[in-house]
Amino acid sequence: MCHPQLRTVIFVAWGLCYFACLLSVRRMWSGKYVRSPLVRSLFVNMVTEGEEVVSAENQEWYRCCPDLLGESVRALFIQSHLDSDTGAFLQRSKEKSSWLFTQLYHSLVSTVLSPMVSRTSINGFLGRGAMFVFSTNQFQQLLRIEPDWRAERLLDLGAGDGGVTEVMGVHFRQVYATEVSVPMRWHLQRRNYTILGIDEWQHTGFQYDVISCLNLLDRCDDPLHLLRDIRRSLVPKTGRLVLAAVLPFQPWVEIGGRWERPKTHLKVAGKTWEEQVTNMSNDVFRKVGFQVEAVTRLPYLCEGDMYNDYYVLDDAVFVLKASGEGDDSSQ
Ligand SMILES: C[S@@+](CC[C@H](N)C(=O)[O-])C[C@H]1O[C@@H](n2cnc3c(N)ncnc32)[C@H](O)[C@@H]1O
Ligand SMILES: *[C@@H]1O[C@H](CO)[C@@H](O)[C@H](O)[C@H]1NC(C)=O
Ligand SMILES: CC(=O)N[C@H]1CO[C@H](CO)[C@@H](O)[C@@H]1O
Repeated sequence: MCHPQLRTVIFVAWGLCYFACLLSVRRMWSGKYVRSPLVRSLFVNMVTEGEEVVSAENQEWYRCCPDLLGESVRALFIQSHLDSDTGAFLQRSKEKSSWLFTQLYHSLVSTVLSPMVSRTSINGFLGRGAMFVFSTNQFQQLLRIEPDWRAERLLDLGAGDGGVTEVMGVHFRQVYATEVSVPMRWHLQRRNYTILGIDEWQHTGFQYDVISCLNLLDRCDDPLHLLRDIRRSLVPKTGRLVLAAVLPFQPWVEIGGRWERPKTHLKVAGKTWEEQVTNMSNDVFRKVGFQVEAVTRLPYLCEGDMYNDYYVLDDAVFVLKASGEGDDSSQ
């Protein structure tokens, strides 16, 4: 039994202590101490100096060496660039990461919840960690469509908070989404997307003009099964799959607050981005009946926290069509 005043003092002291710990962690993080290869392999920290968002370093995110790509893929590579929408996202992330009290609150909540709740759900709950894969322009360039192009149905698998869905959604009359995380589903509902269960979208009785599977393949238990389901659910001939994969491909499934290996471990051979893209195209996609139509290299950006302005991962974004359909090949 504590005296109420004493309790307040303890609470304030505890709060100050927490704050001091965070500051020292921040110093350590941005200093030379943390050089854990795990942390580095997961996130490459890009601290931008001053107001300069477009730098030579950022252009590296888009670089591909065509000579290292297999012959079948080389002609399909599309060069992307840092455009104004991407720059705006980076700028906004920088601003948000400097909101000290918001960041403190986020940090406190995630420390408390992280043993039980997945990182994705914590982010969904806090409304933070917005993601950026491509801008509307980049999406149009990839699919080779005009700004006024419209189709009937888009299905975004593992849509997260729907930020990326929105970029694609303008081209479709109906937008469907799947998501396992409950707080993320709230965000999708707020955006008026039709949410389908993860065992429901394959059996709706209709097919989709575009299915997107962005940064999901390395997060699910049976990726090959997922790809086969997608192939069956696309409108024949014209249907397309837009698939983004973080390379090097490292599958880990998020269960509650833990990370586990998936049941079926999809292996992608090759060390460099180019080798992995080639092997994915020739090995993984071909095996499940998909053929690459276009591929580009893009940074997969995530809003930062109190330690970093933003996080960046290396994405390969593919446009795929069912092989044995469409132009030259026959079944
Ligand atoms: C790395 S995030 C990608 C979010 C968004 N597509 C993007 O590219 O920014 C992966 C998302 O997939 C969800 N997810 C994981 N397994 C799933 C599954 N089997 N079906 C649907 N969503 C899943 C996770 O909750 C998470 O929000
Ligand atoms: C969602 O739909 C409701 C009802 O039709 C509408 O009032 C609301 O503005 C919509 N929200 C968005 C974000 O489009
Ligand atoms: C299994 C497979 O296709 N491996 C290939 C991966 O890519 C490298 C270089 O691009 C090839 O040498 C491998 O044969």
